[in-house]
Order: sequence, then C-alpha cells, then structure tokens
Amino acid sequence: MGRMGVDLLLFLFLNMLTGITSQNTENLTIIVNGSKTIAETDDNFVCATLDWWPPEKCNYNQCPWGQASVLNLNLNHSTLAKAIKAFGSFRLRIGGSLQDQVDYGVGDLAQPCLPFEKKQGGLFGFSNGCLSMKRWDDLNLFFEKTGVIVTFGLNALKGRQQKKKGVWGGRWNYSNAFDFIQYTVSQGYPVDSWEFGNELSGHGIGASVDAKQYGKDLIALKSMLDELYNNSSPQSLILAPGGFFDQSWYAHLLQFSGDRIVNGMTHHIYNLGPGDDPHIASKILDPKYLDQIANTFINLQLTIEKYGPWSSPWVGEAGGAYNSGSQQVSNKFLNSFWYMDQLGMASKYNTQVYCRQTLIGGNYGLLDTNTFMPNPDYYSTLLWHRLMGIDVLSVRVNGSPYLRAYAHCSKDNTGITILLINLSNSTQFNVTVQNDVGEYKTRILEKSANQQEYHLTAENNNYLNQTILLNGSPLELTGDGDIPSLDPIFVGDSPVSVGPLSIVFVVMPDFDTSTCN
Ligand SMILES: *[C@@H]1O[C@H](CO)[C@@H](O)[C@H](O)[C@H]1NC(C)=O
Ligand SMILES: *[C@@H]1O[C@H](CO)[C@@H](O)[C@H](O)[C@H]1NC(C)=O
Ligand SMILES: *[C@@H]1O[C@H](CO)[C@@H](O)[C@H](O)[C@H]1NC(C)=O
Ligand SMILES: *[C@@H]1O[C@H](CO)[C@@H](O)[C@H](O)[C@H]1NC(C)=O
Ligand SMILES: *[C@@H]1O[C@H](CO)[C@@H](O)[C@H](O)[C@H]1NC(C)=O
Ligand SMILES: *[C@@H]1O[C@H](CO)[C@@H](O)[C@H](O)[C@H]1NC(C)=O
Ligand SMILES: *[C@@H]1O[C@H](CO)[C@@H](O)[C@H](O)[C@H]1NC(C)=O
Ligand SMILES: *[C@@H]1O[C@H](CO)[C@@H](O)[C@H](O)[C@H]1NC(C)=O
Ligand SMILES: CC(=O)N[C@H]1CO[C@H](CO)[C@@H](O)[C@@H]1O
Repeated sequence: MGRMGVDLLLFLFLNMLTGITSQNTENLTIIVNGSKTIAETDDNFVCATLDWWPPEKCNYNQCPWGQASVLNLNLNHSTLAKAIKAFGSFRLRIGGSLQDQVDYGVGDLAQPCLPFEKKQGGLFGFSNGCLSMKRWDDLNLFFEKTGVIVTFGLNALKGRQQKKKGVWGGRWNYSNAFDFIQYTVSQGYPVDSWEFGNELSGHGIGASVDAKQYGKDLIALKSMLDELYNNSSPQSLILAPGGFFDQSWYAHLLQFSGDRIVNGMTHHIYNLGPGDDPHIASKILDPKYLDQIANTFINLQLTIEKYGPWSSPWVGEAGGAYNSGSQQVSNKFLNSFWYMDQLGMASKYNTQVYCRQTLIGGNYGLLDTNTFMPNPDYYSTLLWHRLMGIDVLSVRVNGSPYLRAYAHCSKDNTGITILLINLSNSTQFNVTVQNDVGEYKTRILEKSANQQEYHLTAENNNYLNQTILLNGSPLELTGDGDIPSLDPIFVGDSPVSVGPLSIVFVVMPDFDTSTCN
C-alpha cells in the first residue's frame, strides 16, 4: 500500500474514532512527573502461568482446561511457539492448585509416575499426579527453543499431615524436591526461580500451613539450593508463598524465614469474583471497584519494607475471575480493561513481575485452550511488553475518573510511553499530556511527528467480542500463522483522542525527562 493509501486509512480511522461520539468529547489533561521514578519493575515484568489442571477439572458445568496442563500440553503446536517467541523473552510460572500434590518422577519415585485422577476426598477432588523426567526434559527443550524464563512451583505439602480440616502441620519432607532439583541442575536446565507452595498462606484455599513452620522450611530450601547449585551455576531465586495476601501471615513469614531467604513475596489476585458472577462487566468498568485492590498492593509493599527489605513483591498468579475464569468475559476485549489496569497499578507499587493466569488453559488463557489462537489480552500484553520500560513515573489525571493513565519510561526508546484506558462507554477524551516541570506542548513540530499511538478497540463497539482491533484493523494471525506485526499510527502534535471503551498506548520519544534516556 502506498503512503497515500496509509494516510487515507489513517484519516478514515481517526474520523471513525471521533465521529461516533463527536457529541460527547471532553478535554482532559494528564500531568506526568518525569523528574523521578516512583518504582521499578523487572525487565521481564510480563509473565503467564502454566497450570496442572487435568481435562477433568470443571466449574459451572463446563470443563475449560482441555489439554492445557503442564503434563499434557501439545508443545509441538506451532502457534504456541510463535506466540511465546513474539515476546523475545517470556516469563512462565509453572504452578497452581494441584502443585502441592505433584510428585517428581525421579529417585525413589521414578516409577510408577502417573497423571492426576479424580478422587473423592482428595484435595481439590484429585489424587496426586506425577511429573516424569521425560516430560520435564521435553518442557525444558521447549523453553530453550522459545526463550522462556521459568519459575517452578514446588510441592510444599510433601510430608505434612492434615491436623484438622484445612490445616496442615509437620515438617516439609524435601527428599523428592531435592532429587528433582538435583536432576534439573545436572541437566543444566535454567530455573530462574523456585516458588514454594500454592495458596497455603493465611487461611489457605484447600490447605493452610502455619507461617512459622513455613519459614523454617524455606530456610531448609535455601540451604538445599546452596548445596545443589554449589556456586557453579547462577543460583535461582526463592519465591513464596504464592497465596492470598494476609498481612500478619506475610509479616511472620518474613520474620521466621529471616534475612535474605525469600527474594520475592508472591501473591495472587482474583478481584473480579467467581467466574459465573453476572456483574463482572460492570465491575471492570467501575473505576471505584478497580481501585479497591490498590490497598493490597500498598499493604504488601509496606509489609516488605518493614519486615523484609531484601525481598520484593511479585504477583505470582492473577486471573481476574476465579474458578477457571468467566466464559463471557475473560477471553474477550473487555478483560483487557481489567488486565492493563492491573499491570499499570501493580507496577506503581514496585511489583517486579505479574503472572497472568494463564498462558493457556481455562477461560482466562492468553491463548485459546482449544485453538491456541491469541485472545485480546495476548495482544494487549504483547504491546505492554514491547513498549513499557521498567521505570515507572507518577501521573495525575485532571478530569474524569473514567480515564485511567499510567506512564513508564519507554522500552528501547527515548522518552516515555503512556497507557490510557477509557472506561467510559459514551465519552471520548481528548488528552493533552503535560510535563510537570513545563509545557510539553512547546516541542518543535518536526519532532512531534514521532509520537506513536496504538489504539485498541472492539469490533462494532462490542466489548464482548473476542476480536481486538489495533488502529481500526482486527489482529489476526498472518496467512503463515505468524503473530501479526503491531504497528502504530503517527498523528503528530495534537491531543490524543481516546475513544469510548478503548485502550491506547502513546509513545512519546521527545518527552523530556531527567530520568528516562
Ligand atoms: C478543548 O481543547 C481545544 C483545543 O485542543 C479547544 O479548542 C476547545 O475549546 C477545548 N474545549 C473545551 C470544552 O474546553
Ligand atoms: C515531581 O517529583 C519531584 C521529585 O519527587 C517532586 O519534587 C515534585 O514536587 C513532583 N512534582 C509534582 C507536580 O508532583
Ligand atoms: C513433538 O515433536 C517431537 C520431535 O520434534 C516428537 O518426538 C513428538 O512425538 C511430537 N509430539 C507430538 C505430541 O506430536
Ligand atoms: C521423606 O520421604 C521419603 C520418601 O520420598 C522417605 O524415604 C523418608 O523417610 C521421608 N523422610 C522423613 C523425615 O519422613
Ligand atoms: C561442588 O563443586 C566442587 C568444585 O567444582 C566439586 O569438587 C564438588 O564435587 C561439587 N559438589 C557437589 C555437591 O556437586
Ligand atoms: C453505557 O453504560 C450504561 C451502564 O453502564 C448503560 O446504561 C448505557 O446504555 C451505556 N451506553 C451506551 C451508549 O452503550
Ligand atoms: C477532539 O479531537 C478531535 C480529533 O482531533 C477533534 O475533531 C475534536 O474537535 C476534539 N474535541 C474537542 C472538544 O476538542
Ligand atoms: C466480532 O467481531 C467479528 C470480526 O471482527 C465479527 O465478525 C463478529 O460479528 C463480531 N461479533 C459480535 C458478537 O459482535
Ligand atoms: C462521565 C461518563 O462518561 N460516564 C460513563 C462512563 O462509562 C460508564 C460505563 O462504561 C457509564 O455508565 C457512565 O455513564
């Protein structure tokens, strides 16, 4: 297509954005403070999980897991590899509810090594399951080929007994974990981080363990890693407890494990309620509702500052709606409003990594469980990964609470990138960006042509569509099955038009800050 064609399309697209709702436009100013970073994330902030649920896992009369388990996912599917490779490097956390029922098929437990089965009275209704070393080899080959950075969640219930309903006691028996990690180290498989346990903190979900015992077991895990890694290979991090934030339990864990044992305090977020909740859509579009979870981020940050400044917060698992997600919302464009807002909010409070439940599996996969096709959240998070750098800047919005804004230094570029989320279904915002130290608008004209915009919208304004549009065109795999390129539009030095129910990334290479290069 010639330059004329592109310009024509751009013209039509902008008219479309502004045309629909020209009757309802508000000017709005956002002020970015570029003089200081307020937080910093890990280089690989974006992360997703691979869970253990077998095909028999069902909720609300649906069984949305198919063959998407660590044990049975088709690692040869070309879309899977392409989708991961598009990130350059991609964090994957292996874990989930059944993690504390996993045996590793090595040493004493090499045979028999069987998958999970439905079991009356079993935790979460399932028996123990086993990860064979053949499957672990296949997974690691796949990780190496696709550029995956691995977090592996260990079974932290091994050796403990149920004392009373839901409460488990006794020491962790690490002998099987020892054999597994020893095998992993001997094969040279790089595990970035070992996470200890899943949802055993506080009152627990299926089971809970006392923070004091948990802390002691983490010290044992640390000395085990010191021994096995033997200073020869780069040592992995320790993450814990991979549960729901409970202030006193988390504080106790840091106190009882002690200095420099836990590198990352992982917590889980399911703030949209159960997957069959009919109000998920209205919760996502309600700025007051979205703000509620900020308290969790703030309190975790304070707890770490006070009791374990050597550690940092991670979101180890977040799926929005729990019990496998919502069939109506989790795989639709609307979910990106929750998800992008979460990434923005989490990074403001120093969260290092944010793992989305799931990469694939359940209703909340970034990829569709059956077809492996990318869902809307796949594309929005790919844009985040490519555009948002690690340094977080503070932003103030002067105007409607329905326009939410986050700013980071750009990744691989000068200046800043702003994420704008318009929760309003009726108002278009014309957004002017100001630098708190001066007028951003005083840039010279030639430079302003560098401003790049990525507008994400839904087909026919239907936010429950599974197709996401970038700058007016649907994002679909190419004829060769590749992830499409994600191209910006250049609109020059005008306010940014943020249409109703849209998500916009704006890259401003000429935004002058003292902190971003
Ligand atoms: C909005 O801003 C434009 C300039 O970008 C200005 O012409 C217009 O008067 C403003 N509208 C309102 C309602 O303030
Ligand atoms: C911007 O950040 C700097 C450094 O923290 C602070 O001194 C200044 O007051 C901030 N400006 C605004 C408008 O918040
Ligand atoms: C995947 O590919 C490998 C070789 O690349 C092959 O050994 C294996 O059987 C394949 N698995 C499936 C499920 O197709
Ligand atoms: C731990 O489990 C192994 C089997 O995996 C068993 O041989 C060993 O006796 C157990 N250790 C303790 C202290 O119970
Ligand atoms: C640790 O490394 C040293 C020197 O590289 C080696 O002699 C020793 O066997 C190693 N120990 C273990 C437990 O691998
Ligand atoms: C906007 O949302 C409100 C409720 O959230 C609804 O009543 C109204 O019909 C919607 N308007 C449009 C134009 O879709
Ligand atoms: C908002 O921006 C659009 C596109 O630049 C423009 O057509 C419209 O007049 C602006 N509205 C206001 C109120 O400034
Ligand atoms: C969703 O979008 C697709 C393709 O863009 C379109 O064909 C379909 O009709 C839309 N579905 C709904 C329910 O709006
Ligand atoms: C001021 C404004 O635009 N309010 C609307 C924001 O969007 C929600 C739903 O998306 C509407 O309910 C409000 O009326």
